[in-house]
Amino acid sequence: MNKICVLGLGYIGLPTASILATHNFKVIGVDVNTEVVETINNGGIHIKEPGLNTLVQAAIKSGNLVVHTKLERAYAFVITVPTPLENKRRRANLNYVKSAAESIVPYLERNNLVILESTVPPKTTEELLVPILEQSRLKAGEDFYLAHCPERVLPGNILKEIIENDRIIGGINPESAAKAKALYSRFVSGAIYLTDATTAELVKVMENTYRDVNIALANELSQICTKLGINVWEVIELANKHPRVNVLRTGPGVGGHCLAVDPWFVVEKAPQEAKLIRLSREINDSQPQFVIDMIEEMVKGVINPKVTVLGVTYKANVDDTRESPATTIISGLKKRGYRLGIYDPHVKNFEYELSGLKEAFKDSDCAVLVTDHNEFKSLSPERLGQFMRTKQVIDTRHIFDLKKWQEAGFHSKLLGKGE
Ligand code: SAJ
Repeated sequence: MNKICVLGLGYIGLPTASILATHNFKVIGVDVNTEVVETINNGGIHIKEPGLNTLVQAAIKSGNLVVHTKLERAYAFVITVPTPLENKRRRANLNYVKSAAESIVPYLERNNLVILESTVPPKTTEELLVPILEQSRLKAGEDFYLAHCPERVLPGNILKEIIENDRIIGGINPESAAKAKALYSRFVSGAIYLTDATTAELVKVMENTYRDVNIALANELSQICTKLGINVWEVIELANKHPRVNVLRTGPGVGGHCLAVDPWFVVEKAPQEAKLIRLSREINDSQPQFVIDMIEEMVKGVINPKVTVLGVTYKANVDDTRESPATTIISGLKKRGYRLGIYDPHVKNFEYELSGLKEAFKDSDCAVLVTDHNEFKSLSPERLGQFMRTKQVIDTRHIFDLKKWQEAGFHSKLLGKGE
């Protein structure tokens, strides 16, 4: 009952394995990537998340967490593998889930519990996992238990939220849900709600879809305000004074592996019905082009322009660049032949060349703040302006005090503020 295999040691699997280990479970953390396994076994981690390194090392030192490339027999198997989007078809690529499930089959025994945490399109547990796991000749829901327990943690705050957030557990039958609840109750302090697997799958993707649709409203509003010559930030602030209104923040686009991906899992299953969800994705995906248009307007007439891009992660204070709007903005600027200086203090490896702060500003004609990292709030326009060819700045997140930049001689623009 106490031994658990966690399959996939990424942003969710590694914290989950470590927290289980520090709650007295014997945990086998499994990853197919030998580099990941070696890094962890050598005392490091391959992802950045506050407090995670300390927790992983404590778990390993306690002897409760061992990390391998191979599974072992266990009471429970927790699948926390990626479910990327096939960009062309806008459908979930379930290959990792499929091969994780297949790898469990030889180890599956009577009374075992299998849990899928990865975010998936509704019906995946029933239609993909059940047939694969039943290749073991054991019957799902009778001989072994199967549930979907979607993760809901916010990157940057994972260790707290993994314990404190409420959980939704969807079993393929009530017994499966009850078995999964017994396991999660050992470390979750939030409430645990039980339902069926397909409902839990849709609940998870709808949470992120809800946020994506609401951000789309803010982003559409920024385009409307630009057209009307007013300031979207003031409109949002004043609208939010209403007790039942909470417009979210507009920005350069919606990135990350969740909001930019999960709504497509709903569209995939109900393409005729999911009209608003598809349109919202398209609006959010149009924001990087909106930013590029602002940049083009700013450097119009400049010969061989150079643009400084500040921040490449999908949101503030993380090192994750997946689906980041910065990537779309950079590739668009490159296509137009612009010279670029790209700076992000949180990122070491990125598909485009990164430089130091001074180097990024050197000879530049326009600095564009794309990610609102804390470090950027205290940048000195006086100092940075000295390195530039043309003193121009665009703030797509509303974190700069643009008055200060103007006083230092900058021509400035705020995303969503029409003139
Ligand atoms: N963003 C805006 N405006 C806002 C809020 C966010 O443009 O007002 C942008 C961010 O800059 C970023 C993107 O949206 O590019 C997503 O960031 P986020 O902080 O909203 O969410 P994630 O992707 O880091 O985490 C989400 C969370 N889901 C919800 O809040 C409903 C988290 O709880 C989930 O566990 C996570 O997805 C996940 O793994 O599914």
